[in-house]
Amino acid sequence: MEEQNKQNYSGSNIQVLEGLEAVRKRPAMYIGSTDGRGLHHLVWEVVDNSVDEAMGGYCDRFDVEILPGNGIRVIDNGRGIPIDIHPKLGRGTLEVVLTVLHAGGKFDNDSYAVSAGLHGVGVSCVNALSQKLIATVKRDGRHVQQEFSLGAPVADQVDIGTVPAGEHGTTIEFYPDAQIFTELEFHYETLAARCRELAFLNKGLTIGIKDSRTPEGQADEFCYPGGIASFVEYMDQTRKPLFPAPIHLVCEAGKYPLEVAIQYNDSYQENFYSFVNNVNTYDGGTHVTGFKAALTRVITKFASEALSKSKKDIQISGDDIREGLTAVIAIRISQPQFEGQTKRKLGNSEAKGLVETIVGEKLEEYFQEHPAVFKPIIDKVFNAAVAREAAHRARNLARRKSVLEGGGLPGKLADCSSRKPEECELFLVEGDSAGGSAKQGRSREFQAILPLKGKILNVEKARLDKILESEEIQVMVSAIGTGIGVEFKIEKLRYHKIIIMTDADVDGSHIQTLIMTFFFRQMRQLIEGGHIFLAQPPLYRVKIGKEERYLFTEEEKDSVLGALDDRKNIYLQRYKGLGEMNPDQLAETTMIPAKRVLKQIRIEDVLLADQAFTMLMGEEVEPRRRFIEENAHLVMDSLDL
Ligand code: 0RA
Repeated sequence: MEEQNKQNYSGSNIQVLEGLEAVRKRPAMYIGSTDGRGLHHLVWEVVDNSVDEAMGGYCDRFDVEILPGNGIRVIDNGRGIPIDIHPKLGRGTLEVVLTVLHAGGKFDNDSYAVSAGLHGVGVSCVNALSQKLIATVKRDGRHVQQEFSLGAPVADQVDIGTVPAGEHGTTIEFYPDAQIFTELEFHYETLAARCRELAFLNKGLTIGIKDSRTPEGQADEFCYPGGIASFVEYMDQTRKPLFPAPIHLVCEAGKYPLEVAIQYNDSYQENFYSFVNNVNTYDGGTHVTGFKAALTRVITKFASEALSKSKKDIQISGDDIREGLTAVIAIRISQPQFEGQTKRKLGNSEAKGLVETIVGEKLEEYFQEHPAVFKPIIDKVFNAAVAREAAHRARNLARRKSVLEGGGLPGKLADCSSRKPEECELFLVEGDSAGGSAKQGRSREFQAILPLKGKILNVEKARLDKILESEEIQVMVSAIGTGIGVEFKIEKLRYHKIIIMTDADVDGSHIQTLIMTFFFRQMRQLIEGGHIFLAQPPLYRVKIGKEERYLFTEEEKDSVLGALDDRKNIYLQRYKGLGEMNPDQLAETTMIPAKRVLKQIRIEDVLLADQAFTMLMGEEVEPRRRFIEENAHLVMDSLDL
C-alpha cells in the first residue's frame, strides 16, 4: 500500500514537496521563529481557518485541545475542506489544501471577503512543520481522513464512515516536528487568551479549549453575545466603570464593517486595543488615528459647551480625553496593508477618514440621546485637565532640578564607562548592600549599577504628578535617559539591557512587580523592545568534595542532592538574599554575560499582564483577594519555608 502510494505521488508531487521543503529549510520566514512563539503560531494558522468559516457564517463553534505528546487538535463545524478530486490537479482537494503553499483552500474569493489572521501562510505550512498531521472532514454525508508526515501524504484519503446529512466540519490534529522547534510545550494560558479574544471579536462564536495532557488539565469555553462590549467589560472587571454599560457602536465605515466599544473608569490609564480582521494592531494605524480624532472632536465639543455654561476656563487635550478610557475598535478590511517592522500597524489611508466620519456621527448621536452617560465623562475629563496642569508644574520643577532630562545623573548611579547603549547594561539592584557587592563585582566598562531603596512607589495607585515626586522613580528615569509617558524617546535610551536584580524571595518578587508595573505603564516600549530582564540569582551554593556548584531552583537542588547517596561531604549554603553573596560570587552567578541566565520580560499577552498588574496593584480589594487566594500555591512555592 505504502509503496504504491509513493509511486502515485512521485510525478506531480515533486513540485509540491519542493514547496514544503522550502518551509522546512527556512521555517522562520513563514512562521516568524522556531521558538515557543513560532510553535504557537502553528495553532493560530489552523484556528484562523476555523475563524474564517465563522466569519463567512458557516461555523458557530470550534474546539482546541492540547493533546499528550505535544499535539494540538482543532475541531470546527464549518463547511469542511472539500474532499472531491480537484478538477485541474487531478488529486484530492483535501490533499491539495494541505500540501500546496498558499492554496489555503480559499478558491472562492466571494465567500471570503475578509479573512482572519495576519499570517495567512496556510495550513500547509503547519503540515510541513509537523512530524504528523491528521485531517478529518465531515462533508456531503461522508467522513474522510488523510494522514501526513513532514508535509507529505502518508496515504490517499480514506472514507472512515458516513455522517448524517447536514453534519459538516474539519478536524486538524498535528504534532510539531521536534527537529524544527526549539520548544515543544504548548502554553495553556497563551492559547486560552487568544481564544477568549477571538470569541470577543466574533460575537456568538463558541470557542472551547481543553488541556488533555493531564487528567486535571484546565478547560474553558468562551462565547460572548455582547461582542467587544463584553471585551471592554472584561478588561475593566477590576476597575470601577463610570456608566452602567459600554457605549457600543456597530456600523459601516464605507465598505468596511466597524465596531467600537467605549467605557470610562476611575483609573488614570488608557486601555485601548485595535483590531483589523481579528488581528491586534498593537501599533495602531489609520483606523486608530481616525477613531481618536473623532473621540477628541466630539468630547471637546460637548465639554466646551458644558464648561462655558459653568464659566470654567481650562484647556482640554486629547490625553485628558483618554484618561481612564477603555476602548476596543475592530474593523474588517478586505485588502489590509500592514506597515512597520512588525506589521502591527494599519496603513490603508482611506480608513482614517472613513472611521473618523462614522464614529464622529454615531458618537454625537449617542451622546445626544444619552446625556446621563456624557455627564460623568465630562467631569472625568475636566479633572484630568486640572491634574495635567499640576503634573506639568511638577515636571517643570523636576526639570529645574535637571533630574528628568538626564542633564545630571543621579549620585547613587555607578555608571559604566562605555557610551554605546547597545553594549551597556543597567542593573537595578534591591538594597544598598547588594548594590555594593554588585558595584565591586561588575565589569565597569559596560555594566552600571543603581541601588534602589526597597519598595518603589506603586504607580498603579498614583497619578503622574505623584509618580514624578518619588525619588526612586526620578533616579531610575534619569539613569535610563528616555523620559516617561508621552515624553518617552527611545533614541535617548542609555542602556539596551535593563536588568532587575532582587532577592529570590517574596519581597524580591514584589519589588520586581512594582518596577515592572512602572515600566508597563510609563515606558512600555522598553518592554516591547525586549530591553527589560530579570536576573536569576542562585538559591543555593553546594560543595560536593572539591566541586562547587550553584543551584537556581528547588527542583535542581532536589535532583542534585537526590542523586547522591552519601550526603556527609556536602556543604549546602542557602542564599537568603543577594547581600549574602560576595562580589565574586554575585558576578560569577548572576552578572557575567557568559555565565548568567537572564529572563527577558515580554508582553506575550498585554491583556493578561495588564489584568495581573491591575489585580495585584489596583484599588479594588476583592479581586485581588480572590487572585491571591487562587494563586496562593505560587506564592507558597517561593516562600522561604
Ligand atoms: C478550502 C475550501 C473551503 C474551506 C476550507 C478549505 C476550510 C479549511 C479549513 C481548515 C480548518 N478548518 C477549515 N474549514 C474549511 C471552502 C469550502 C466550500 O466552498 O464549501
